[in-house]
Amino acid sequence: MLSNLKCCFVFLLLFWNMEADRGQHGKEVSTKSCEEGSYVLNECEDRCECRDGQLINCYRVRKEFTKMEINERRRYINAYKTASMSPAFKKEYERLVTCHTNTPNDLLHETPRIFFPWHRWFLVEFENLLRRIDCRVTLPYWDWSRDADHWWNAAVWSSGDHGLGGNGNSSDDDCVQDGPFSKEKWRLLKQTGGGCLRRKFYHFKLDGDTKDLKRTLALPSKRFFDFEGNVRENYHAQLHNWIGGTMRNPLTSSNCPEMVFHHSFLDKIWLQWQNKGKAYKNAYFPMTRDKLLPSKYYSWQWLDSSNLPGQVKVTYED
Ligand SMILES: [Cu+2]
Repeated sequence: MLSNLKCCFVFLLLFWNMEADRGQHGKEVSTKSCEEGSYVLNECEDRCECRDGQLINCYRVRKEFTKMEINERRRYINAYKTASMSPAFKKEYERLVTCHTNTPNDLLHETPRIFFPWHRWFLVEFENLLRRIDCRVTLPYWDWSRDADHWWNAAVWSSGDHGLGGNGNSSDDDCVQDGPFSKEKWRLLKQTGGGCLRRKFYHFKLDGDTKDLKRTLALPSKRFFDFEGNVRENYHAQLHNWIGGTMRNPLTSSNCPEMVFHHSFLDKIWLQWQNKGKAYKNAYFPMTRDKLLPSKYYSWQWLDSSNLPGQVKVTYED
């Protein structure tokens, strides 16, 4: 009898606690809807942890574009096109494209000074814009290392409404002719010269194949400059150059839809290397004092992808 009473009391106490908890800060989910310790997707499809009935530690999950469901790829392309074309969002799209073109190229791409953190900041800003259109959208990445010797045949260049379209036509000013960014369907901003999106594929193999990437990721923390140099001067520059056209010129490349795919993979590579330990995460940048202009941030604020400014957390799915 006594143990029965005790049991009832414990149950009541537990129930009361759950209710109280919900009253204080339970805006997202009820205590019954998530299992303690499990991972749950919230309404924006961020991956969250369930603790005391609350969804916490919500991460934006960036996925490999060609592994995404077709309708997810379509959703991304639609959000990108809305951002770049619709009057409600175009101003912000222009601001982001031009903050890349207005930052001196030698500072941004030709030294290690700000390359990694600047682009991490830029990607989050870009993602924020797309998530105003559809909060389920995260930036996709393209793992070109798996397609290194035939990258020009990769599924990202699909001409369907879930792809980026293919190579430009050399007898038509290198204009892209197919897919959602064809010259009939999409134009560059006047700030980047206007007209069609141009591609002029150079059919050269990329150095960054899976083996080479593995070697780069294996570099020890003391060799930050070798790691960074290989990613920036080799992987980064090569794909920009081999795609050619709008992507080849730093004054126009931020207006390319494929720019995001490329840079989020570079960001993933940096994050993978950082995740090897504290010395990796804090290599080089905490010692620098460059501001990530035109933002208000410093490099050191963009080193921890699980705690970025604006309470943003980012992870990459393999
Ligand atoms: Cu750049």
